[in-house]
Amino acid sequence: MDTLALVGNPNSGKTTVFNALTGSNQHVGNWPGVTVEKKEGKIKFNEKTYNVVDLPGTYSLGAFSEDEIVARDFVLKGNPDVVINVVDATNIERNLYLTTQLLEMNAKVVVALNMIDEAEKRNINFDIEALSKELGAPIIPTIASKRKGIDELIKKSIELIDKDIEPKAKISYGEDIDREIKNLEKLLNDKNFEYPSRWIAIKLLEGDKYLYELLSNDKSLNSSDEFKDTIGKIKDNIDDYELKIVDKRYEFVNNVVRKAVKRPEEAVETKT
Ligand code: GDP
Ligand code: K
Ligand code: MG
Repeated sequence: MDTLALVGNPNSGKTTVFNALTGSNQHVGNWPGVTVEKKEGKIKFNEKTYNVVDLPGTYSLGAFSEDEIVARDFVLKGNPDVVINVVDATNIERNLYLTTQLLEMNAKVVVALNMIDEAEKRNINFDIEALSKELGAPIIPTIASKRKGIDELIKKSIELIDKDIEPKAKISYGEDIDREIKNLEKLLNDKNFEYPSRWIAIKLLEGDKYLYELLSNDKSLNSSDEFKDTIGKIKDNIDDYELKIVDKRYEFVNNVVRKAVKRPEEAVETKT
């Protein structure tokens, strides 16, 4: 059965979207090995049934908490056919920070731009086409608490299941880091890790302990001098790399927002 996974910041309206999608057709359990709640449900559409999984709310997809690890492992290893990223339209920068990480995981993302009613009240306006173009993902405006946009969200998500798409948003982290990412990618490409090489490379440069452990258990990788040299160099520069990566993600997000979102202050600015 095809699976749709819901990812989003806490309070973005993820559970409301989940309920609107699945109705009473849902059950609650636990993720294996952790005390994080697992909610699953079903959608029926055009005679077919789809599985929907509500992942824990997170701001990032590092290895910082059980919630983050559950969410990122499901996106990468649970092989959801589509990831529905619920975004709070009133808090767009912080929410899109998570979106950038989903796109880097090569997930097939549909953005539910939720709380559009609240955004309208605050005169925040979105150029949906521009937002979709910049992110390289379809955007469906929703008011989950009123079930608005939910049918379009289901339709678009299911449409995407069979589509062969390449995520378009590829963040450049600056010359130094991009070169390190490429080097690492080359070393990782012929190994059979369950994660995309580029994603592993970025996470290593961010100092992700979980991935260091995973790679240090790989014998052939650790017998490569090139790999040892690369890892050594990364460790010497890790603080600098980590800061730059976070900065560049926000720079990317700010650029998307500048092109696709109009807020009252900006509207005033353009008039003067
Ligand atoms: P979660 O933490 O992401 O699961 O968020 P919830 O689904 O629990 O929603 C948080 C709050 O926002 C609840 O009070 C919802 O009723 C409300 N909410 C969800 N979607 C919308 C929406 O589109 N518009 C408005 N105004 N409120 C919403
Ligand atoms: K909540
Ligand atoms: Mg919730």
